[in-house]
Amino acid sequence: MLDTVVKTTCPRDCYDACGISVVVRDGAIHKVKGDPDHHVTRGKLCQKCAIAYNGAFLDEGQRVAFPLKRIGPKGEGQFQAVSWETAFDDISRRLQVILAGHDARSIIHTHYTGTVSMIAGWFPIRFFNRLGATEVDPDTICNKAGHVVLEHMFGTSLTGFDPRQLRDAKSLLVWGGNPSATAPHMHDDWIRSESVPLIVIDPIAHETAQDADLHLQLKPGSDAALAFGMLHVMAREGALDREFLDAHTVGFELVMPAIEAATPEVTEAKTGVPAALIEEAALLFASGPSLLWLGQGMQRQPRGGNAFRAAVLLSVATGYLGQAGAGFCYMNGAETRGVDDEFLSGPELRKDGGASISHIDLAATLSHPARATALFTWNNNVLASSPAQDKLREALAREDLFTVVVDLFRTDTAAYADYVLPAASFFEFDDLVFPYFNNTMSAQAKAVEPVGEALPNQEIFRRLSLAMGFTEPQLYESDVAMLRRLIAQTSFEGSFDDLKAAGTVELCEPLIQFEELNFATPSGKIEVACESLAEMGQPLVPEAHADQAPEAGWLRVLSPASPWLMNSTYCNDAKIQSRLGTPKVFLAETELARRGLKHGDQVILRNATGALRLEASLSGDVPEGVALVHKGRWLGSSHKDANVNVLNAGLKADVADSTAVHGVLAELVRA
Ligand SMILES: Nc1nc2c(c(=O)[nH]1)N[C@H]1C(S)=C(S)[C@@H](COP(=O)(O)OP(=O)(O)OC[C@H]3O[C@@H](n4cnc5c(=O)[nH]c(N)nc54)[C@H](O)[C@@H]3O)O[C@H]1N2
Ligand SMILES: Nc1nc2c(c(=O)[nH]1)N[C@H]1C(S)=C(S)[C@@H](COP(=O)(O)OP(=O)(O)OC[C@H]3O[C@@H](n4cnc5c(=O)[nH]c(N)nc54)[C@H](O)[C@@H]3O)O[C@H]1N2
Ligand code: SF4
Ligand SMILES: [Mo]
Repeated sequence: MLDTVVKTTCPRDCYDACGISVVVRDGAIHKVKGDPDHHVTRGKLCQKCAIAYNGAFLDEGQRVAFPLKRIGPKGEGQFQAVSWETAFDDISRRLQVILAGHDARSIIHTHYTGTVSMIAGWFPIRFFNRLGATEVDPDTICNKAGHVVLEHMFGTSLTGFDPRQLRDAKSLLVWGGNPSATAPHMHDDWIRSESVPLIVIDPIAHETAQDADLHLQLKPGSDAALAFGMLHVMAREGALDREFLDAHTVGFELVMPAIEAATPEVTEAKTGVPAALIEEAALLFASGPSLLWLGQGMQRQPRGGNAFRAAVLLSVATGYLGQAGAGFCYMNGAETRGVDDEFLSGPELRKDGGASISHIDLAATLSHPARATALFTWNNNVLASSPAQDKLREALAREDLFTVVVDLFRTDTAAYADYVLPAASFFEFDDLVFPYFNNTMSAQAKAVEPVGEALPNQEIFRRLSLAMGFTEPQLYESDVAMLRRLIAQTSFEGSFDDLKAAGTVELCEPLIQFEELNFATPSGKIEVACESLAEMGQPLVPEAHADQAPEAGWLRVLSPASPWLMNSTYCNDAKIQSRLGTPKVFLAETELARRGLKHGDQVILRNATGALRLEASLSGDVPEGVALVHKGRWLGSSHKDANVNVLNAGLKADVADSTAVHGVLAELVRA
């Protein structure tokens, strides 16, 4: 028995992008571990991946191993294995019939970050561009509002601070993110290890907040008001850098009246954060260059765009931007490593300028026979993740909606497919990962042959292109060629094989965000007053807004990430399920007492959109007025086949039709 160890990279949608050691024995995966040489992972995977990569991911019984054709009613999950040839013949024939009678845009495709590896994540879009299908705008389910706002203000949302700047920072402010769950290694080994004071702004006292020197436990949706309150303190103490603001921003003077009005007392009343804490946090952040981590959870609120515009002013107003130890980070795209990855999705194959809808409108669109004749879903489990769950389920049950799901597992969404196509897992093909926090590059290396007849996404869509008779060469570009094109744009001088041997490589010295203070905006400056956002119907400058408190008896439902799941991925792993236990709602003691409830009672969260049965769990981390229900449960794990998205009618944020899922309101009653 000779073991070989393959270095590869975790391609989940996670800040950490861990290095993995796969122990291969007799051609099969024997054990999956953290790569001891990896700078982030240091030999230890997160708890969820340590379980699932040695559990559901290796369990052939759980994997979709062959193309599956539906043989029962939609939703019942009865399938028959068929050959790839049969599947491609049938799918292409069905598509040709649709194209003969309908607009190609009635073919809808949804995708997101089931894998963030470059080719499996982006190449399939070439097929849909050629087809002329409607794309469900991927970021609208996650972080679009934040991206759009930062692009308009700074010219990019994809160049953030380099984490290596922490050593020069006077403080780190984590705003509306929960690294303890969503970036566990950065939490343990970066936030905790450097002795930089930590400020957290979050309604929940999660583990990162508990580690903080200052936790500002604001009311959900009051972020913009809090930002203005902190700016007020900075202005009062002379900590605003007027010279910087004059030279590099447009319209800062237009927010000054609102800053002046946002006294600590006014801000305390709007946000629930004690005035003294607002003062302390503002002065700490302004005491020198500081880093601002803009969480994705924060912009998922009704005025998430405005909240983001206000929060990021902290990094602007102090004037340290462009210096070591300063800057904000939403995420770092491949652009920080010099890579333009647009070619991967083949925009030139699109002949009609494109068509897209928001994820938030998915259920409504699919309900319309004329607007939706077919659905392709890949890298995405919409029934678990998208809003309007009941309506979406009804739409997916339409006999005349031809549905193809590409996945590793038989998800809730897959149960409604006419065809489920088996995707290869990241252990089974080569690809590339550009981590979205650290400015590195990593190989995803094939360790074993795919299970059954599974294929990587890219190969599935190459073969479907062939079945469709498409002739454009871009549809057939090889992985080897694309890997080479990506690597060639970076400073790495080796080949993909060299990268595989290394696992992960650093590509640059610690970068300083906006070091040149050049901004790719119409004015070339930071657009505090932003005409282009105003043209989209936004206020010209951000406002000191705070959401109204819910009516008496109503709770704000926050549904952020679970430390045990990756969105809905891993929920089919038996060990993960036992860690999760029954679906729970976490509540403050006062909210239980008010309703005569106690820890462990069965309760129902309900509103006009839906109802969800849960076990009430007392938590000191959750403030009054909030019900915390983690996202990502598979529907079958609850009564009546539902998860928290059954309560979300499809709330949109103020910007870009992006999700406002953390604005959902519900009542709580005994079951
Ligand atoms: N209530 C509530 N809902 C939310 C959120 C919230 O905060 N609250 N958050 C939202 C956010 S941020 C996001 S990003 C979305 C995420 O929602 P989704 O994109 O649906 O994420 P997952 O549920 O992880 O589903 C990804 C699917 O891709 C599959 N997959 C993995 N690798 C591959 C591959 O190589 N090929 C193929 N074809 N499939 C693969 C996985 O098995 C899984 O079924 O959910 C959103 N939904
Ligand atoms: N374990 C795990 N890791 C993940 C994921 C996962 O599902 N599980 N998902 C991945 C994905 S797709 C994404 S997008 C990232 C998300 O990463 P994060 O942005 O860190 O995570 P979220 O859990 O969505 O939300 C973060 C925080 O937003 C807070 N929040 C909600 N409403 C408000 C508000 O009004 N104001 C403020 N200030 N905060 C608010 C929540 O309390 C929560 O603590 O994580 C990625 N990593
Ligand atoms: S999900 Fe994140 S923390 Fe877990 S192994 Fe993957 S990259 Fe690491
Ligand atoms: Mo996300």
